[in-house]
Amino acid sequence: MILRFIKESFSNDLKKTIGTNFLIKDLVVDDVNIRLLVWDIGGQSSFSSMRAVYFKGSNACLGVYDITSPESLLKIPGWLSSIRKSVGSIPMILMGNKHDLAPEEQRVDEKDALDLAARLGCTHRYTSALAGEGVEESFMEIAKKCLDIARKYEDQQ
Ligand SMILES: Nc1nc2c(ncn2[C@@H]2O[C@H](COP(=O)(O)OP(=O)(O)OP(=O)(O)O)[C@@H](O)[C@H]2O)c(=O)[nH]1
Ligand SMILES: [Mg+2]
Repeated sequence: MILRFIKESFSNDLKKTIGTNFLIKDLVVDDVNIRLLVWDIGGQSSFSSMRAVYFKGSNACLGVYDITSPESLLKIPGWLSSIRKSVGSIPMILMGNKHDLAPEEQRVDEKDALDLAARLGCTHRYTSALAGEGVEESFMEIAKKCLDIARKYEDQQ
């Protein structure tokens, strides 16, 4: 997902994220230059103790589940609550990834995903890191939300 966004490419033989990766991407939103500092947090539970450190100071998050895996959707609320424990309430986009796959391989009910998004107060978007679908849009949306929050914060000062 991150590779698609940063380098506009996809690789099938990427290694599982060991711990955390960090990447930077510069964007222009509403004529404002934004530098996104992106932490890619490995999903494996053995890295869970390290995660809180990376959550600290975050302004937004992308919750990516795999539409072939209902378990991956079920894990999202736990992720979000551990993020909120570290940083309070920050905006999230729920992303149903692997949307390039044939409908018969898609095992997550759209209704379940949309219900969860509504319950968590976030938007939902189908994505494909492989095909490039929805990735740029999701990062732009999250960058816009960060910009809105930064503006509100500035107005209060
Ligand atoms: N068909 C398809 N496969 C994908 C897509 N995105 C990722 N994959 C495949 O799904 C597998 C897991 O992708 P990763 O990017 O390693 O997933 P991850 O969530 O970063 O996993 P961890 O680093 O272990 O937390 C890999 O085999 C990818 O090639 C997609 O959009 N479409
Ligand atoms: Mg990874």
